[in-house]
Amino acid sequence: MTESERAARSQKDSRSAEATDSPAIVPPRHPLFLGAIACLFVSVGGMTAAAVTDTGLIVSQKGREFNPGTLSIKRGQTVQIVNDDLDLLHHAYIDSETFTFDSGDQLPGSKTKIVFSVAGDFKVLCGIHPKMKLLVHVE
Ligand SMILES: [Cu+2]
Repeated sequence: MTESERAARSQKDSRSAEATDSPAIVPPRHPLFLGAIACLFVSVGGMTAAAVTDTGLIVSQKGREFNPGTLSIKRGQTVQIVNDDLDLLHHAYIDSETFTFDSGDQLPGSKTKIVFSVAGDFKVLCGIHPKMKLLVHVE
């Protein structure tokens, strides 16, 4: 074997070693790593949503009454109206010049979210029980 033959062979060997080793080891790490980051974001998002409900933006409809009956919130906040009134149907709606909302029929056990995207004072009423009233002040 001449010197140049040996050099050519060792070059070829190292190239083939590179070709077989690197694709087998390096790429599978990336999907796993990205998956771990995605899980992290999902769990952080869940914690944020729970914190919002902790601040008391849930309104009950038990006894044909919105409870609490008044709310003061910031623009963009979400109020969740829960029909926890046994087997009664409710139908929350807002009909003002600047903001309207209609829940449709609220089946017992259902939850309805209203995102107050406009500042002002709004009356949430029930289409089935005219005495039900929720006042929402949006800053
Ligand atoms: Cu009602």
